[in-house]
Amino acid sequence: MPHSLSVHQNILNHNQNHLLDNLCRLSLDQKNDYEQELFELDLVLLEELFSQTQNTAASTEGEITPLDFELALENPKYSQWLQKGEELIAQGAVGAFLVAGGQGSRLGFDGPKGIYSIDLPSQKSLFQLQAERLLNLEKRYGRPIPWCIMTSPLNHQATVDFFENHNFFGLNPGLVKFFPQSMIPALDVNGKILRSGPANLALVPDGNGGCFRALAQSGALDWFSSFGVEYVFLNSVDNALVKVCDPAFMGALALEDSLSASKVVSKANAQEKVGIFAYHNGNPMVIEYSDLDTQMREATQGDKLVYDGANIAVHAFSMKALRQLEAHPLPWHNAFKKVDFWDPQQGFVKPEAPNAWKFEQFLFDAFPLLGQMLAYGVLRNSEFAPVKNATGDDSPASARKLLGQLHRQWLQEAGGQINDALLYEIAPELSYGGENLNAEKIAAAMGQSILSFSG
Ligand code: UD2
Repeated sequence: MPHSLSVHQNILNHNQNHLLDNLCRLSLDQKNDYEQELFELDLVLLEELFSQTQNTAASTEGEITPLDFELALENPKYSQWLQKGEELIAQGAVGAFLVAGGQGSRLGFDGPKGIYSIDLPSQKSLFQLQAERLLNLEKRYGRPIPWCIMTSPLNHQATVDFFENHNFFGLNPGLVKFFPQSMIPALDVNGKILRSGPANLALVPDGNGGCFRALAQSGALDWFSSFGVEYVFLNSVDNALVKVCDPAFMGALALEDSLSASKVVSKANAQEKVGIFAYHNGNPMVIEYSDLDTQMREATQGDKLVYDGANIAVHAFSMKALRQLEAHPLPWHNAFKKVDFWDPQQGFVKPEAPNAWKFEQFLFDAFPLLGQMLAYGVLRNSEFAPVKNATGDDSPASARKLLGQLHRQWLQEAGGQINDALLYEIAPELSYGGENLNAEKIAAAMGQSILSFSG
C-alpha cells in the first residue's frame, strides 16, 4: 500500500473527507487496516455508480421481445444430449460452480445460506444435498467433478469450516475450491461512503455477477482448466431441487455448441419474484423481477403470460465463454435499501427506512454480452424449490413440501408401497433424479438413511 498521505489525498480528491474524521481515535493496527480498506476503494467507479442513481432514464432502450422455450425432455435430441453429458462427465470435462456469497437476509438467517436445513427427515443442509448429488454422478460415471464455491468475506470462513467439519460430505477436499467475491461500499443519498464502525467501511458483496471476476482473480478458472474442464455448471445455493451438473443439460450445451445455457421454467404467476428471459435487440437476456415494470410483468396472450420464461438461476457456460467474461465488465444495478451505518456524531444507527444505495452485478447480464444462450426448458416441480423467505412462498416449508412431492412421485412411479401421510426423502446416494428405483430396492431401503421419512 502507498504512503498513507497519498491514500488520504485520494480520499480528499473524491470528496470523501468524512472518512478521515476519526483517524486520530484509531489504534495503529486499526489505522493500518482501515487505510488498507480506503486504498482498495475504486472511487472513480463509485462516482460513476452514484451518478447512475441520479438519472432515472430507462436503462433498456431498443426492442424487447419474449424468449420462447420448449421442454428439453420433449426435444428429439434429448437422448443425444444425455449421452454426450455422461461422456463429458466421464472424461472430466465438466466442472461445478456454486455462487454462495449472498446474504440470507430475507431468510432471517445470518450464517451462510448453504448450511441451512429445510427440516427434511435427514436434516441435511442445502450444501449437503448438492454435495451428495455431485457424489452420485462421480460414482456413476467414475470421475470426480471439480467444484468451485464462491463465498463472500462475510461468510467465507463459516462456509469452509462447515465443509471441513462434515468431511466434505464424502467429496475429495482437493477437488473443492472456495474463494470470496469482492465487496463494494454503500453510499448515502449524497454519494458519501458509509462506515459500519469507527474503523470499517460499510462493505457489501458486489452481487453474484462478481463471480466471473472472482473466478478469474482467484485462479479458479485456471484450476478448472488444470483438470481438463471444458464446461461449467453454475447454480445458486438456495434451490433445494437443483440437479447439480445435470448430464443432459451439460450435453445440450456442448452438442448445440453454445457459449451458455440456462434452465427455464414457466412462471408460477405474474408476481413471482424471478427474473424473466427475453430478447433485447435479438440478444438473450434476463430482466430481474426488481427491474420488471408492471406492464411487462402482467402482459398476457390468451391465458398465458407473454414473459413466461422464468430464470431459476441454473446456468452453464463453456470455458471459452468464461474466458471472454474474464475481461468484460458487467453492468451495475442499484437499489435504495436500509443499510446499518456508523458515524462519529450518531454512533451505530439501524435506520427505520431505506437510507443508502447498494450496488450489485447480476451474473445473467453475461448472456447479452455473449450473445448466445441455449434456453433449456424444465418442469418446475422437478427442478425448482427456492428457499428465500422465512415463511410463505419460497420458504423452507414450501421447499420441503416440493421435495417431498417429487420424491413421493418417484417412489410411486417405481412401484413403492408408501403411506400418504408421510413425507419421504430419497438420498442422492440412492437416486439422483428418480432413476435406479424399483419396488424391491425401495422396500429394502425404507427407513434407512437413504430413504428416510417423517410424519
Ligand atoms: C435469483 C435470480 C433471479 C431468480 C431467483 C430464483 C440473480 C441476480 N437473480 O434472485 O433471477 O433466478 O434467484 O430463485 O441471479 N449471490 C452471491 N453473491 C452476491 C449475491 C448473491 O453469490 O453478492 C448468490 C446467492 O448466494 C444465491 C444466488 O446468488 O446463491 C442468488 O441469490 P440472490 O439473493 O442474489 O438472488 P435472488 O434470489 O433475489
